[in-house]
Amino acid sequence: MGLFSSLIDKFKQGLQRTQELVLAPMGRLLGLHRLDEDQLLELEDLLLQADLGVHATQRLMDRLRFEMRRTGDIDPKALLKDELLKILRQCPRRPFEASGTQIVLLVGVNGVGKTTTLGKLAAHLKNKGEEVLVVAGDTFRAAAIDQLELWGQRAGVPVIRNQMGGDPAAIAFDGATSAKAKGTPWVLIDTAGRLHTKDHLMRELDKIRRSLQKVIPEAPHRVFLVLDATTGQNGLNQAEAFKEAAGITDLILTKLDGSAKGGVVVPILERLKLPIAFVGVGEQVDDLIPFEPEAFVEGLLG
Ligand SMILES: Nc1nc2c(ncn2[C@@H]2O[C@H](COP(=O)(O)OP(=O)(O)O)[C@@H](O)[C@H]2O)c(=O)[nH]1
Ligand SMILES: [Mg+2]
Repeated sequence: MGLFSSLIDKFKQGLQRTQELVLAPMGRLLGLHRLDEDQLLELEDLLLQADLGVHATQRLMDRLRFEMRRTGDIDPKALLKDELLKILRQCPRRPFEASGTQIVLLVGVNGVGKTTTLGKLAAHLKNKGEEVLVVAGDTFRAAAIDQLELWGQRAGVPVIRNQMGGDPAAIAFDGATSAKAKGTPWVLIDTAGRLHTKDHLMRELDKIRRSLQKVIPEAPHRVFLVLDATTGQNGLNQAEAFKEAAGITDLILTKLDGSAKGGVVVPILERLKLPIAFVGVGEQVDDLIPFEPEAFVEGLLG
């Protein structure tokens, strides 16, 4: 099986709940060559249920109506795919490659899947033969440090930690220093999600950033905002606050497998105007997929 088709399969599996609950009923409509007004409204309703968002849904419906006026005979599925791809290609994914030491920060609110995603990323890089250092920057809870330690063992990568309640900026500094000295290409830093106000968040992340920059002036090279797909568009205001405060460079969307609203990828990308680097589709180590718009759209609409 080719790389692309296995990627499509991964997305299909990850989008299974969306498939069953929303996309299957859409199948009949997408097979038609002409839709009447009732059918168009039904389709619009299903697109909104998949959480594609008002803007993208309007754009898709306009395209269908336009093409029906232009030619008598349309292929709704092909048109939807084409229009979705145009939207998703607006923010191209930046390659995730090491050149020198790359410092990567994972941020986001509690429970979205930061630590799990970091573990998956560490394993992914290690499997490619690249050295990784993991930094336990969530020092709020002992359990968070232990959870990260476990992922480190699983991935076969070292984890650098201090005491619970310790200073995240200090441990980040130690991690960057050690990686720079050893020439380790990847430093993945976990952070706490339990930061109540935007100010608090900004101060905490600023402090980490400044201490990293004492070691490597360009650090952090990537700041991943981790978002939980099951919260759908409700999480977007919070995500915008993070974007402002934390200098986010990319998004990671987790728990796509647990959501019947897999279309939420679309309004998230449209609103935050940031590339989606990876998508989480389960709790296992290989349940992290690089976000390729083509494979995603095929997985969604098949
Ligand atoms: N189904 C599913 N669960 C996930 C995914 N990513 C994380 N989780 C689960 O979400 C819960 C919270 O994850 P955790 O990494 O501790 O979140 P954190 O507080 O942001 O560090 C855990 O039970 C994870 O196993 C995913 O892609 N799919
Ligand atoms: Mg965590």
